[in-house]
Amino acid sequence: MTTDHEGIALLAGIMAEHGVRHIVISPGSRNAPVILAFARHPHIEALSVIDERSAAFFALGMAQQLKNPVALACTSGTAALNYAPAIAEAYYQKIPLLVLTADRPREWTDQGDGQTIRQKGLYAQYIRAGFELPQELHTPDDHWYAGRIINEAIHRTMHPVCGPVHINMPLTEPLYGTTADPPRGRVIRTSATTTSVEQNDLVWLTERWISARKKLLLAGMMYPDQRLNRLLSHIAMDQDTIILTETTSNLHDERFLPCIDRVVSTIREEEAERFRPELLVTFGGPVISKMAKSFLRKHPPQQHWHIDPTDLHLDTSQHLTQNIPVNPAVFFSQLDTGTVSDNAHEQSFSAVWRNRHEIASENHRYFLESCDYSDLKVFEAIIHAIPEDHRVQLGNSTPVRYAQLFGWPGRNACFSNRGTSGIDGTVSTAAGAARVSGEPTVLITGDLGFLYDSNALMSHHLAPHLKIIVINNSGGGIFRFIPGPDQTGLLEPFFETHHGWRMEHLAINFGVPYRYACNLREVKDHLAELFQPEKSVPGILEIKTPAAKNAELLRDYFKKLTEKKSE
Ligand SMILES: Cc1ncc(C[n+]2csc(CCOP(=O)(O)OP(=O)(O)O)c2C)c(N)n1
Ligand SMILES: [Mg+2]
Repeated sequence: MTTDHEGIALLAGIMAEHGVRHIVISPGSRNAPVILAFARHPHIEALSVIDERSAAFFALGMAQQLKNPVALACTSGTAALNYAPAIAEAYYQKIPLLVLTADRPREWTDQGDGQTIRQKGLYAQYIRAGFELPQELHTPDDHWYAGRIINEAIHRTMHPVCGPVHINMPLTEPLYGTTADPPRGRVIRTSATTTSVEQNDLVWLTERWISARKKLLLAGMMYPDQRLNRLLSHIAMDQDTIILTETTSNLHDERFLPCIDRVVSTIREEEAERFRPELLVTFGGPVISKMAKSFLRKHPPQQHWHIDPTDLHLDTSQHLTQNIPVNPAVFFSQLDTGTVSDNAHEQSFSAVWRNRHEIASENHRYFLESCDYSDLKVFEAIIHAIPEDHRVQLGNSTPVRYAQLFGWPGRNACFSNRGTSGIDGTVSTAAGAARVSGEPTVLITGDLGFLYDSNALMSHHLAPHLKIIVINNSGGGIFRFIPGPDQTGLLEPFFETHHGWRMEHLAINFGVPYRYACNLREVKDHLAELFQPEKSVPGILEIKTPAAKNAELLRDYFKKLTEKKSE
């Protein structure tokens, strides 16, 4: 039995045909036909999540790991507005979401009826496409039209670029009718295509690549990509080329330079020319390292190529000269990099960066050895405790930045909501990711990020292998470090929003095992416990750190990184 609302029954049938396997539904009455169509669907798993903001981030985390559209459905009114933060994140992180909002009949908009707002075009700025299902399917043309837009909507979640697509669905009463004989929709398939660089352009790019003596490649957020990793490992042998990798680029090779801030923070003005690239090539998603971005804007390359199959011109250096809208692995497999000049001479461009990386890494190790208990010291312990089979979700604010200061001993796949860098969906995203990745998942989040999204725990779908580490530094610790807030006299109340709250009772309330640590010994003991493989329940580890000391130590850390031992 399914709903007797034909448009919704059609939707469920066509989604199943297109391989959509998951839908996250929030409670309501107007969306009852959706609940009836999906709750017992033979091919689509329906999960119920109460808070729509959290439900949307949960679906985002699922789609992020599945690389396949995940649907979400809610009732009418502000419920639909609560999807907006995750939809904006999915838009910029290019994650396929099929957003289904039930709505009141059109004629009731602005008539003072409950839960009735203007939903058509609600997310216009942050969707790949938007559609509205006909209220009723009376004629064959209504069926044809409904079927056609459903197929197109699913297609647009993945083509030409992945992202969120909205279908608004005005529904008339009665809402709870069912039928055993729903209409069947026509399925429109789409052929997979690949884009590559035209021959003439390739020749032109290859000539400039080979003639550039100082090439800097900067890799932003990306899914793990073995083919690209192999291509770049070869290119990294070239002495004229250096490859800087962000933690979320998921690229690994001993020739790549991770920990970008560790190196860039040590470059003095008078020596910047030696580190300035002639050719900058960026690829992947948004770059986290503020230091790298400001260095490249202050010491811009002659040429900047950005490689990304989207229609956005990411001009990170403000000196973009070439947009290359193809998949990075396709580009680097086409590019003939010529003979790799690996004659390691001291003044080669890559040697300049490598030598500095070595000095900074030595200073990093030296500093950490005697570093007091703090966010920095705690992060070191966390990174060394995470088993290699764990996928890592990094909270915004300092967690994703501390991660960049440490080379990851393992090749853990790392993810973070850097599409819009909000702290409003971190826990729900990690919970959704853990639900479908099939691999253990650990989230490292700040305390405000955790508190903001603690509704993620208000769910019956927390995966047993989800581990949540909350670094509680009593507020927004980042505001104690960045220049500005401490000059205002308003740091604690309005920037850091200092608090004395603990996470314990939230964990107890939602039945999630909880641990607390406030010194290094306890941190290491609880981390070892948290990652015991036989642990088959989700777990939270709250780590208390000293707010004021954290920022002092981090400033001191960057000062000591620069100290010249020898060069
Ligand atoms: C939705 C949203 N609101 C506000 C901000 C601004 N903001 C950036 S970092 C931050 C503090 C985060 O605190 P916490 O999660 O404890 O991380 P910490 O800075 O302590 O590492 C805030 C409020 C944001 N990024 N997203
Ligand atoms: Mg904090």
